[in-house]
Amino acid sequence: MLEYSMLYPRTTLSRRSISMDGMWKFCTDAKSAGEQEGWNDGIPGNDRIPVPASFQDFYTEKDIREFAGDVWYEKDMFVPGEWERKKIFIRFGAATHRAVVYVNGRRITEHEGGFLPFLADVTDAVRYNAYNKVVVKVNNELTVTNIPCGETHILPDGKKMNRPYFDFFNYAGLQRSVHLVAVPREYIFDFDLQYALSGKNASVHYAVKTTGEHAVELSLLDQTGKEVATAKGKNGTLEVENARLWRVHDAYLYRLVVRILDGDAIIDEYEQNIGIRTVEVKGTSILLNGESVYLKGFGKHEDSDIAGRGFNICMMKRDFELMKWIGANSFRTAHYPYSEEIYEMADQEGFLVIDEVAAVGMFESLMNFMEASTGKKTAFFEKETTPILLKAHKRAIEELITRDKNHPCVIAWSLLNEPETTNEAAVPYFKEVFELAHALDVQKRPRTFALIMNSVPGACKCYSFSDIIALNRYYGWYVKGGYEISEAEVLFRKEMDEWKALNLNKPFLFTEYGADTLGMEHKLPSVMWSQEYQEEYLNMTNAVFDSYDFIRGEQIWNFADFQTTEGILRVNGNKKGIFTRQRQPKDAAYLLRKRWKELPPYYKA
Ligand code: CKU
Repeated sequence: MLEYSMLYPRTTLSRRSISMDGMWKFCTDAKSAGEQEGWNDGIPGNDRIPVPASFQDFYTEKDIREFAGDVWYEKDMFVPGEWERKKIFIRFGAATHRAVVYVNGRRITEHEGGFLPFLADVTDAVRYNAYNKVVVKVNNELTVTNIPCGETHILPDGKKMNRPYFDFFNYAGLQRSVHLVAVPREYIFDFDLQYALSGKNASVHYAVKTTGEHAVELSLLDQTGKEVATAKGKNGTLEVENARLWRVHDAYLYRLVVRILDGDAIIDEYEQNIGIRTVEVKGTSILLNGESVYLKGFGKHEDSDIAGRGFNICMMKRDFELMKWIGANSFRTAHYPYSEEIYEMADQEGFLVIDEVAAVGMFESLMNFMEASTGKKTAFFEKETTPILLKAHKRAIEELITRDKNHPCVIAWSLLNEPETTNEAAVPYFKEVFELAHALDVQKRPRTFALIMNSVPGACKCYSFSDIIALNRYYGWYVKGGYEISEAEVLFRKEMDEWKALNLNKPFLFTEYGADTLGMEHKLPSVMWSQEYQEEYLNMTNAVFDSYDFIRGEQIWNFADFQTTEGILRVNGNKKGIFTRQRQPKDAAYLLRKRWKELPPYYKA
């Protein structure tokens, strides 16, 4: 069990949560000399930067955009006197990729893993009714002992540089919201929910963890605020008559209230929206509430101009509007867990989410995804450092599942993206991560990982771990693009026939397929990179998808153009977006919209 509670910070009658978002003092530390210089007591200079945001895209100096190493943040926070007998935490939505937290000069905690929340327990470090100095050292260097994987390169002039083994810019910093939180000494730590439907009724089985021994009581309210079920005890069942289910684009949410009681007095109270629904894989079907669903949607990124990977509430709203417009019902959080606000919105809008941990870049080469397509073999999981990586990966899975398990939108866990699977060394590694996810999730949601191009039936040693087989395929782009597209289709169908012959009796899902397309480029007849080619490509892939009954979903790469490291394969970023980075449609958006709106609701069921 994690040493701190992952519950989203909320103010209730027993809890307080104050946003620490806004402008923070900021500086880079190229020499990693901050501690020696005493920066834990206060950082030098007078520069200020917004939180949440990536630090890279504000400045005009390339040395800052490309910076690899330590950066420092500082903010003064006032701690109210009436909180004196409470537990006080600072909750970081994420710090990419690792952080050390100081309060009033004192080292409080550290955390590694850049896309999941952590808490600094500052109860004994703060002064009440006074300002307290919070200083955070954040480091963005990539390694092969942490996820996502990559390396840090030293240039001849001594400057460090990020070398990701993945295809997105290594944005970093305090990219998510920071909260100052006060909870009672005895507080609600965590809870699990599990659903069973019978006829019109539903049972919500629950298990609540608290930090004490007082009685626990639960109450479930409908959207009008009417109480529809109650239960007592740390473990039990809420029986809901005539339950309204959580469905795609018809997402009914109940309000769950959990309390710790001392007689009639409330010691702690926590509230959260929940959705009643079941998820299951049966044969080649993905079942939501027992009904087959065909996934339509995207692999996305958290990525926008200026804010980088920073949580961007305006982009979030626009993205959901575009996904509704185009007829999507799902997305994958490629290639890392997203900001919690995004899952909350998916809960409300009724989108199905494949929740991915940041296990990307598990292929040893710089442009790994290119070389992987050529069939080049590497033994990524055979390194001396693999046990350290596995430990970090498992920790991230635990944090992910603990954070996201109670979102109705989360229907599956993606435990790796495009790892090297053709070597036996991958097998014991996979076994550990897949078993862990199963053990941690009481809902036993399906687990998957995205298979890279060379993970084909004859070569991949790991696909049988997956409950849903998720393929990333680029026939017609990396393989036989342009005028050779007819040959690409032949090869694509040949591979699908091989999968079919295995008779796995599992659903298949395309978690990636796509073609780079420049938003302004038109050409008749088509050439690769033109809008016309993106449509030609989609007509080919869609025909293949429609030919195989066991293909139960298509999530195109990518929702929008996004920033990557510069290089000869990328034109200021990856341009496979169906929308531009500014969230306007390319021509292919209209083609997809027509297809997705016309596919019958129970397609292939
Ligand atoms: C995408 C073999 C394909 C791997 N896939 C990973 C993703 O992160 C990349 O952006 C390829 C691409 O566009 O090349």
